[in-house]
Amino acid sequence: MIMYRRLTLIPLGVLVVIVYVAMQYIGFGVLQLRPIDHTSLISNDAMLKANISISVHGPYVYIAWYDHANGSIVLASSRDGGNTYKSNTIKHVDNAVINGVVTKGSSVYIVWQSEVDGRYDVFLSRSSDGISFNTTNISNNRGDSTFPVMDVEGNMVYIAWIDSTDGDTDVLLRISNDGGYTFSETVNISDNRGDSESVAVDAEGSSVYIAWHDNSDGTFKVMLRTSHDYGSTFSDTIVLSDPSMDSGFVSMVAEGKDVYVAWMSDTGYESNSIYLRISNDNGHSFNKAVLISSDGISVPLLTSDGAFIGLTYIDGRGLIFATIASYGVVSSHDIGIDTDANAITKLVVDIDGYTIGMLVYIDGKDIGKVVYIRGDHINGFTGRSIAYANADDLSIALRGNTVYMAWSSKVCVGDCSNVKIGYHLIVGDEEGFREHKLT
Ligand SMILES: [Ca+2]
Ligand SMILES: [Ca+2]
Ligand SMILES: [Ca+2]
Repeated sequence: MIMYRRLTLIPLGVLVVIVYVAMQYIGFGVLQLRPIDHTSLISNDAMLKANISISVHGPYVYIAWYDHANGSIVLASSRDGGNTYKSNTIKHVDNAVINGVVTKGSSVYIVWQSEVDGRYDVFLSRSSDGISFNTTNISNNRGDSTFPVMDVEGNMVYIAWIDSTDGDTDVLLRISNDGGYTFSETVNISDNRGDSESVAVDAEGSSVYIAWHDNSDGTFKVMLRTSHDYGSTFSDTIVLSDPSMDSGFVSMVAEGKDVYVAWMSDTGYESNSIYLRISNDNGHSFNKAVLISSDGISVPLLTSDGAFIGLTYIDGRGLIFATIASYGVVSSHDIGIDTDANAITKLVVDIDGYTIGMLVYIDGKDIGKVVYIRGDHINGFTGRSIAYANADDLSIALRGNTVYMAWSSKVCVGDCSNVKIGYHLIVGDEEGFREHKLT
């Protein structure tokens, strides 16, 4: 997802300019384009988040969202590769935001945040069968605990989040070594007086990498700490970005001994650059930063499947997919989406083998458009419009020929004093696309 939070010092104003473009459909659509179904009136808060998150492992497909009408976290689950679904209420709770879902076999982990006595906490709901859940308050403190990220590697579960308990914001971490039943004491990873934000976590074997940005010594910098013993001990903090420029919004993947970190730096008035650094020795040392684009509009998004690494971003040219190897950039493709690059305001990517699937949201004057793009770096990419909607959140999972796309829509009523929210799931393959009713 692009830019929920902004570095105040980085002028990313370009992003908020909503440009109306005559909608030219790319590729061919199997689904008829149509306005979204208007669900029942559910909220008077137009600012609320309608997050949705999908995760697929083998025949298990899990989609989690927060039902604002009933005040509950809901999980739709399929055990047959997405043909049939059952919906389960996981928990009744006020104003929750779903931050992520991870599926390992039939087990599912849902990380979310919700208000407790006026302050946010981070929660994990886990289940081994997708039916019965137990929920743990992971942060359980008096500060605002928000924006959790999670990685699951074997029995290890790592949850990091941003926490304001000691006055400034810090990156906190808790670790489970028994599949999420019990958790370690909380570790303060940033542990400084600056604003520590936008955390990313990736675990690979016994190694764990935690990256974030903070301004503890003036400028925003991209920072990294590394563990090689399942999070028992961490290296000192290293700074990956050029300390003379505000930098942040890190994306990171680790594969084998290689660690890939990309971010955005402020290089002048309304000008942002995207940088990539790679380590080939488990994060002990990093190659020189590579300038990927000097005209960055979106934050960069690293995605991997095994050794195949992709870096997706939007710059002045449009939507770009770069293939990355352990030594650097292999090739770069302009996806050729026929719209103003500034109108693309949301982007999610998944990779399966060498196939790349993306879901993008193109903002419009009255209504936006959700577009599915599929392809590879050899044969190129094609896109098809999925729906007209004012999309709030997007999620995608690609498995072989099948793509699972979940997204939420938000429609203002009248002067936006009320909004209608809908959650949508579309499963597609060579036979065609079908929409499943979620709400
Ligand atoms: Ca808290
Ligand atoms: Ca801090
Ligand atoms: Ca602190």
